[in-house]
Amino acid sequence: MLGKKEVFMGKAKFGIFGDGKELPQIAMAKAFRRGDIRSGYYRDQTFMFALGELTLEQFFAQLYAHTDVDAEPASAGRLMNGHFATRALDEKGHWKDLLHLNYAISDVSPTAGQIPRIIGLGYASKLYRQNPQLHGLNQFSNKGNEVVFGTIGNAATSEGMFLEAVNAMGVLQIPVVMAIWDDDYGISVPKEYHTTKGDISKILQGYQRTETEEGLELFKVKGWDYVALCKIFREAANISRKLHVPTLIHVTELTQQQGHSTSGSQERYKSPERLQWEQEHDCLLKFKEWLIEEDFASATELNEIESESRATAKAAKNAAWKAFNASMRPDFDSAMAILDTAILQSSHKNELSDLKKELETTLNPLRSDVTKCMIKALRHMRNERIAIRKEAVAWIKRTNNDNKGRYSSHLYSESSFSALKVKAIKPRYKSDEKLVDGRQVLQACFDAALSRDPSIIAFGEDVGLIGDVNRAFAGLQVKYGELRVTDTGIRECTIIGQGIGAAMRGLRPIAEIQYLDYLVYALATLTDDLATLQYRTRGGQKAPLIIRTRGHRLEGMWHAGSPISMILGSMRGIYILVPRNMTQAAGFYNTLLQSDDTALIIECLNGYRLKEKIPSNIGEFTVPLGMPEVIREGTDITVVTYGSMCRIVMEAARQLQQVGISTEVIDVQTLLPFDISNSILGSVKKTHRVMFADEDVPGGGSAYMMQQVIEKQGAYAYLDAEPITLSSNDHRPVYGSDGDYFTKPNAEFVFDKAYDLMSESDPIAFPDLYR
Ligand SMILES: Cc1ncc(C[n+]2csc(CCOP(=O)(O)OP(=O)(O)O)c2C)c(N)n1
Ligand SMILES: [Mg+2]
Repeated sequence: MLGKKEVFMGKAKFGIFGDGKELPQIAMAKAFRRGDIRSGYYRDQTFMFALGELTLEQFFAQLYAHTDVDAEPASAGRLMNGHFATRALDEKGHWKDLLHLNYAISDVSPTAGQIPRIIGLGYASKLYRQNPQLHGLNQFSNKGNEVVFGTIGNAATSEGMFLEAVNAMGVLQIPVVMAIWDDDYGISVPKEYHTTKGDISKILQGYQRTETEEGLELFKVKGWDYVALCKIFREAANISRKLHVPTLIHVTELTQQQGHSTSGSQERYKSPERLQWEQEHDCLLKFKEWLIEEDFASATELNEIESESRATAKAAKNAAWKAFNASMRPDFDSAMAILDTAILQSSHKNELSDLKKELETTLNPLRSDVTKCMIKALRHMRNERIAIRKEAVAWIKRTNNDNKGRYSSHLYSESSFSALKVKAIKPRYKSDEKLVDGRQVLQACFDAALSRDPSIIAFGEDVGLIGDVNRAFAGLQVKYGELRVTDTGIRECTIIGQGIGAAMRGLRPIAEIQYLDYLVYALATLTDDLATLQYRTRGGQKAPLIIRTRGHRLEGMWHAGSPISMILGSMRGIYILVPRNMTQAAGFYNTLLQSDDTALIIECLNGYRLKEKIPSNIGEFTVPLGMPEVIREGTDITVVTYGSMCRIVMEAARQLQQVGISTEVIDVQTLLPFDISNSILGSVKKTHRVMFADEDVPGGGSAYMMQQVIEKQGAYAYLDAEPITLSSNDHRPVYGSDGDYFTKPNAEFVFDKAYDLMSESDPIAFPDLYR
């Protein structure tokens, strides 16, 4: 109630609360042990309070969006209220001792978004128990005794992610207690619209384990029955902890006393009878009745506790509000002081006084109110040579910088293990090194990695027994065992979740998506969970997951896609690496395995059988991120590209040379980060012509590269011809070699584009070919 009021008074923007679901959360907290993990959603406030991982002040600090990590440790003001998390990393970004944490994974708002990672969180316990090589890692696990507690709303169980995860849990046999808080509704929509037969545990009965078959252990319990709740949560946790059997607890007859959130009123969609029923079945009310009935407390005692609690909550709310305002005070005060002096020094006294008055009379002024005021004040002083103008400029620059830290830090790792800090080590070759299939370079790299570090694991569709569809893991399951290199079901979303969760528990997973086109199935989890994790916790949690996939040209629709703009547009926070061959890819794996960043590596689908040499330092050499490589030097035109297009562009460059055009070909190697030392600009300064080529749709990856070089690096000033992009057709690639040729960029197309550019500046030497 107190929280809701803050929103209605305009002190907070939005509120969502866990009332009506308190009792099962207390029962869950009783079954939870230090070292266990929670992956839940916005209703779990009571559970977090009960664990001691959330104070009342912190609860309100999040409601107000307090940006101080100490005041709001879950997200430092970055997430709406009800998004809980414990800090698993120290200030330097290094792992804390996870075994001594109550480890709540940072929540996301998309319903069921918390589910895929549960697979990996539970899978980690399985590996820590079953692989004796991991038993020394007691910062992360006590031989796999840790249970993962998942929570989800009844309506969100309709999401594919949930159903996919239930199946995966049953297959993997992992220690997960999955609790469903069932209040019969998802916002305004009743259960008839959500769930077959209106009853999720009933329809999941087929997953129930039997004496002879593995599966899940299912429980159903009323959300207001404290004794039953405690018993069932204890029993489920015991089964999961001891036997590593997943359990599911369907908690029914819950209510939502204040309605879904502050954005709407439940009277619009719940009948008076239902509202009446909710009043009577509120779990706290029932709990009180039970306490009195059992003679644990009298009504008077309970009323006293309640009024004391109300006073405690109110005091915490006031303290949090005071601290929130105090955190903004220094910038407000210093801005006021500058305005006072500006009013004295400037000839625009009236305008500045008006601005100051406006800020002074703003109710609960925010940082943005002060910044807006200072920017407008500066505009009034733009023609004046007064000392205070400079101070205003300095104030704006300083606070902009501070706010960048507050609102934009930790998109990637900022620890000493950042991928950008890994030392570059060149590959070395024996003089008589033989050429082998590209896939063997990767195989040697993975072999070295698996033998070096027992926490490295690899999994995905067909990765285990046959060693992936292109055989880069061939023989490695036999050598390192099924726990290290393993097959999974066809379930891209929870393959990524399996990777995220395992990485969040100190393992080093390489999760494979069989083809780049199928990344789409995992996109929600990648963009909502993995990409935002460090950022949304302001460096409080990390998942150094490596995602391996293969793409670009080869076999036709859904097997030759290059949806780079989809990736670039949705995965900031994950590095995107696009090696042109398997040696570069191996170097990237080595770099990433030394770092705590997460990255997607897109190997070239048509490169596994091309010949390469295995470096003699296959396990050590590294390829740095953000460093393009000039793979052919030239003087007339620069072509910027990556991945499988490198070979096409190199062929075009050979053809162009035959007509006297000298092409410089640059492989950007990584799209995120992009050319961190502006090396492409150097090339454009030499050639004065530039083309950006890839296999994405027009306006996709090629346009991104153009923006980086022309706008960000400032290359436009050095151009003698318009910068151009070259891409695939607007549609998906077509099957067959001709389909490939006519829908993706080919060498002749690259030639013509480059030739046209030269023709424009010298039509005599390069006459129009198609006139
Ligand atoms: C993917 C997605 N779709 C829609 C929403 C909007 N939304 C937020 S909560 C909610 C209802 C969830 O109901 P339920 O899972 O039963 O949880 P409850 O709030 O009832 O505890 C919806 C539709 C969302 N956050 N994410
Ligand atoms: Mg619900």
